[in-house]
Parts: sequence; C-alpha cells; structure tokens
Amino acid sequence: MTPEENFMRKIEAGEKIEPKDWMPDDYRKNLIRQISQHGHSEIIGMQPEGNWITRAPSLRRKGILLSKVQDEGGHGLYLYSAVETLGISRNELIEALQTGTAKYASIFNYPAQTWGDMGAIGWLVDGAAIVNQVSLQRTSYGPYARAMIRICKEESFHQRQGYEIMVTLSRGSAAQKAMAQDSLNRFYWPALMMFGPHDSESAHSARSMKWKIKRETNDDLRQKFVDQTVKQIEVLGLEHPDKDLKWNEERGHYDFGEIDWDEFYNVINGNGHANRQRIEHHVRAHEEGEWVREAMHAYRDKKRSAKQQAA
Ligand code: BYC
Repeated sequence: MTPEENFMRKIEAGEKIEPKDWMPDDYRKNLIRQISQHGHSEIIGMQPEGNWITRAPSLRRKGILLSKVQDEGGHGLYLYSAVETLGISRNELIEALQTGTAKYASIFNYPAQTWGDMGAIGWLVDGAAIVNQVSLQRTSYGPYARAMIRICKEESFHQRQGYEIMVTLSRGSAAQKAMAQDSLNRFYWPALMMFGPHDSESAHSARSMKWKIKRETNDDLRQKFVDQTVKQIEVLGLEHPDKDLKWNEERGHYDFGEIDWDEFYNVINGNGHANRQRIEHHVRAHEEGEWVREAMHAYRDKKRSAKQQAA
C-alpha cells in the first residue's frame, strides 16, 4: 500500500491523522489555512467584546465578560499550537494575519456599539461557532479535533451568557427591549455569513469534505443555525430580522432570505467597517508584547545552557 493509499484508508475508516503521519501536501496546506484562520478569528474576536469590559453594567457582568474574552484568547492558543504541529511557526502565522494573507471570521469586522451587542455576540456569534465546531470535533486531523472538543465546552457557556443578557434586556424596559432588537437586527445576517459562501461557491469544500477536514457543508451548517434560532427569537419576544423566513413542511426546515453576498465579499476582502482598526490594534498589542517574548527566550536560553553545563 502506498503512503497515499494508506492515508485515504485511514480517512475512510474514520481514523485520525496525527502530526508525524504521512499526509498529502495539499491536505497539510489546507489544514494550515483553515486552522490558522480559525485561531486568528478567536484572537481578533477578543477585540469587540474586550472593548466592553470596562463598560459592563455590573461587577457580575464584568467578571463574566472578562473570563469569556480570556477563554477566546485560550482558544486561539490551542489552535495555534494545533497548527504548529503541521510545521509552520507562530511568527509565520502572525505575519500572515498582520499582512492580510490569512483571513479571520468576517463577523469581527462589525462594530460592537451597545451592551446589547454583548448579548447578540455571545448568543449568535458563539452560537453559530458552536454549530460549526461541534461538527469539527470529528475532523480528521487529531490535534484539531481534540482542540475542538475543549473549545466547544467553553463555547456553550459563552452562548448561554449571551442569551442570558438578551433575556434580561428583552424583559426589561422598552428602551432595553429596543436595544436587544437592534443588536439582533445588526448581528443576525453577519452571523449567517460566518458559515461561508454557498456550497456552489465554496472553493475549498469539495476537497475538505473528501479529506474529512470539514464534516458538514457550509449550507447544511447554516440551515441548522437558522432552524435552531427561530425558537430562541420567539422566546425572547423579539421580531425575526428575516421577513422571508418560512417553515417548509416538505424539507422539514425553514426557508430563509438571501444573504447580501456583496457585503460578505466586501468584508472578507478587507473593506468592512473595522478591518483596519482590528489589524492595527493587533500589530500594536503584538509590538507591546515584544519584551515578554524576549524575556521568555532569554529564560529558555539560560535554562538550556545550564542544562548543557551540568551534562
Ligand atoms: N469570514 O471555500 P470556503 C469564535 C473565506 S471564532 C472570513 O467555503 P472553507 C469567537 C475562506 O477562508 C470561531 N472568511 O472556505 C471568537 C476562503 O478564503 P481563503 C470562528 C471566510 O475554509 C471570539 C474563502 O472565503 N470559526 O467563535 O472551506 C469571540 C472561500 O470559502 C468566511 C471558524 O473559524 C468568513 N465567515 O470554509 C466570539 C471555523 N467564510 O482561505 C466568538 C473554522 C469563508 O481561500 N473554519 N471565508 O483565503 C471553517 O469552518 C471554514 O474555514 C469556513 C469556510 C466554514 C469558515
């Protein structure tokens, strides 16, 4: 059996591919692309919510938001570690993000304008992320699958804390309910865009499905999210932002309105509301952290030479 045949045998049998196993170059490249972009999304995704930590309406809300944002940083680090097992360095990953070669989830280029947006982000953005990531727990690359299992546990807490904010606001004063509705209206469509283009337009899906990197398609995952969100909106007593939403008895799913794909491509090509701001902030934070990296390297070198001298 050739290495390639053995690789495909493992994929078909549902066995995990591990870092030292033989894998086709394109499988490796595709994984580096997807996992690194996933990691970048977690890291850049800290910014819209991070901006609200100082403005949280109570100590309880502040504590919860603070730990949620820290969790997102942790997710980024698990994912960067997973992608480093494929033979790419952290520096290369960061450079790709900062120079725009690597993308991150479009949703984080939308501004978080009100406290209601903290609710909508937790509920809808983390909610959409979970739908995708539950499916990725079964991805074929071992380190990615294992990172997803841990991340999903934390994401479900994030989703619930967001929904709880929405419940509180929608049962509050008229102004609070209006704030919740406004956040839902602004974040609903961008959340649907998180699942990527239609399957017919998705450049990577066919190969990623064949190699079981992706286990469900963009459109199937988006449909799951649309279906599960209808009831949640009803419970909040808010109006659904999609006027074309309709139950389809035959399909057993909701039909829904068309996404504004021009807006999607505009955002992923760098022209969204906050693209420049997000990257500038990342560059600044990275530069400010240089002394920490230098100190870590100096400590590592010192330990290494002490070990060599002892040997
Ligand atoms: N935004 O061929 P396609 C979180 C790009 S963070 C930007 O369908 P693929 C959280 C795509 O990369 C969790 N770009 O691609 C954190 C490709 O461009 P390249 C985020 C997008 O990979 C903090 C091109 O369009 N989750 O939860 O087969 C606070 C063609 O697309 C987007 C993940 O990252 C987009 N929405 O499928 C709160 C999940 N969609 O690479 C919450 C992991 C597409 O050729 N990723 N593009 O330049 C995936 O599952 C898949 O990569 C996608 C896209 C479904 C996103």
